[in-house]
Amino acid sequence: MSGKIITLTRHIIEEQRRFPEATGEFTDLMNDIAFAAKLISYHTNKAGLLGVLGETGTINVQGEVVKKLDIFANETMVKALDHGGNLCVMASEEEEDIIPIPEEYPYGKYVCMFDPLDGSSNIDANVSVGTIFSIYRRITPDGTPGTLEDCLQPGYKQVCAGYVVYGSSTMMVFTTGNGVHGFTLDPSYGEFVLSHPNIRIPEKAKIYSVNESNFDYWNENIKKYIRYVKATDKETNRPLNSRYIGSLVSDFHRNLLYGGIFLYPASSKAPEGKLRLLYEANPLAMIVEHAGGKASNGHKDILQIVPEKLHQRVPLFIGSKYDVEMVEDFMQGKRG
Ligand code: P6P
Repeated sequence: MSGKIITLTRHIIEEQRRFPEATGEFTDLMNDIAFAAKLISYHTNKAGLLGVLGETGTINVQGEVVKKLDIFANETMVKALDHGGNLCVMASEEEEDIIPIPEEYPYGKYVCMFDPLDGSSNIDANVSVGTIFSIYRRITPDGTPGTLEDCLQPGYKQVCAGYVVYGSSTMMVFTTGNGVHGFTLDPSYGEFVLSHPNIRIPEKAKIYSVNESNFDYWNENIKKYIRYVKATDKETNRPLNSRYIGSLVSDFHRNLLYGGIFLYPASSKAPEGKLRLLYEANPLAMIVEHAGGKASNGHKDILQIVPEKLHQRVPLFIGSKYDVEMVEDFMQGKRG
């Protein structure tokens, strides 16, 4: 790099110069998200010391045991974003309904939906977790409270998608449609600094990531694909390496950088799959597509799916393009 320190704010401002009509609202929104990420990073990294490990004993809308950090992360995102005047409505994987903007604050032109702390079941084991966020323009009239309609937009309508991975370092990766860029948090002065400009996912996977304990519950086509990637064939660099952390952001981030495919198929236990369209599949699909990869439910691009429910689940095959297209061929009976 040319020795310049490109902070997140500088990158966004330089990006915005491509849009003469830009008002700075998006820059403000991204800075609010970055602030929330810094707070979540601090508490996630200090969790063992701050006594926020362990479970609250409550159950979220997904029927999952909620960890104290889950609640903290969700509250942090809501409180960081609800007053800036950039949003008309929010939605969170942790909350059953849409999250209205308090009426004492102005309604902005954006919608933000997020998974505040994905992978949280791993927190007590010190496994990396992450925040995933997705930003749309509102489709209901300006100046009014946002509605469910503003949230149920197909993924191709996203104006920005990103995630923060709280791992050996805290890193934000996002796209506004002009490349995928990674920013690493420098804790010494609390800035996200450009560390991975123009991330491109390798065309072919070296890694496959799937929870194989579900094998008996998959349909025959996906079983054939998994047997295929595990078979030895030097010409096609098989078997692929198996890597599965059980934390989507971490599995996705590694595969984005090294080349890989992440699979969460439908099964007889989970007929719609496990992962959520609005908070996980759509934002990661926008990122992977702008990094040269692909995301599919096995039959259709994730970004083309029109959501019907706030917590809609979707089978997810995401990562290196060659491999996602191959899974689609297996799923559609064209290979096997
Ligand atoms: P399984 C975490 O709960 C999560 O939503 C994702 O982060 C992760 O990829 C997936 O579930 C793991 O699910 O069924 O393999 O434990």
